[in-house]
Amino acid sequence: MKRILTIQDISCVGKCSITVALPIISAMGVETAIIPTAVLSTHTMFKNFTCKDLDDQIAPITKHWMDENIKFDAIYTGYLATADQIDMVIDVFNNFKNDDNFIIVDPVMADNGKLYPAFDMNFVKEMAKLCGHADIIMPNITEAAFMTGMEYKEEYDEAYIKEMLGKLADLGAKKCLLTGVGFNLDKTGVYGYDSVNNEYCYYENDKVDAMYHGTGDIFASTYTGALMNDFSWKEAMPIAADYTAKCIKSNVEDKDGCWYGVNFEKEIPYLLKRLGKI
Ligand code: PXL
Repeated sequence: MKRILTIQDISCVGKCSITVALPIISAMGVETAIIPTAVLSTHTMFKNFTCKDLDDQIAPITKHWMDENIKFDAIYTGYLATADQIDMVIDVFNNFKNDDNFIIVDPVMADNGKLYPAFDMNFVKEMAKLCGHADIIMPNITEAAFMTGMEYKEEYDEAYIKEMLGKLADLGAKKCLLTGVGFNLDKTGVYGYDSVNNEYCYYENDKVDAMYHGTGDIFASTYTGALMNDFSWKEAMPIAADYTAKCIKSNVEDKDGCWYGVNFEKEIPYLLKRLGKI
């Protein structure tokens, strides 16, 4: 069985980060090891959340794993709690990267033109550095605008997106996936760029008129799981985008659907059918 390591926070209530990555990637048949970057009572879109960063745990956890000779087929990072953690995560990459595995960085820090409450421009600079160590990055347009210094736009054309992808690739990652890209108000999708082969790929879905947290984590987790199931970087895009869209739709249609995350649990059978696993 393949084994990945995911590095992101535990939001104890929130349907995001590790509480979506673990069930989704595990359900896709991939062992999912974790390094929690922080423990929060909820994600940071709630009021009055608690947060305890686990900065002092990252090095001892990984040292133990090196003593045990544990290896990973991929490392996938999401929400990191402090700017100081970036260098610690780069150390993890240096310790566990080999010729056969790859690194995926989702630079979780912003959405809708704004940074999340815990972050500032120093964090953005550090996150851009982390992206330079990745094989694949998957920012949304807000995160990409912060990291590239480009203006954040809600309406744009393909030239704007391609310029952004070029600047993201300049950070150092080989493949860049820009999420939340729609050229009409009723569409949203993902625009991918392979800078080594100079190839682009766009995949879109109908946009559901609702905004939920954790959907970027669902996309990134599913994308990682699909790569681990030997789908190519392009094939993994519709799998992750369709499942994310399905989870959002399921939440909208559920009269008991919650505001802080989506019904990803209910749609896991859809995902497994899509992968031909059931
Ligand atoms: O879903 C992204 C995310 C992850 N972790 C925490 C968050 C958020 C988004 O707000 O606050 C703690």
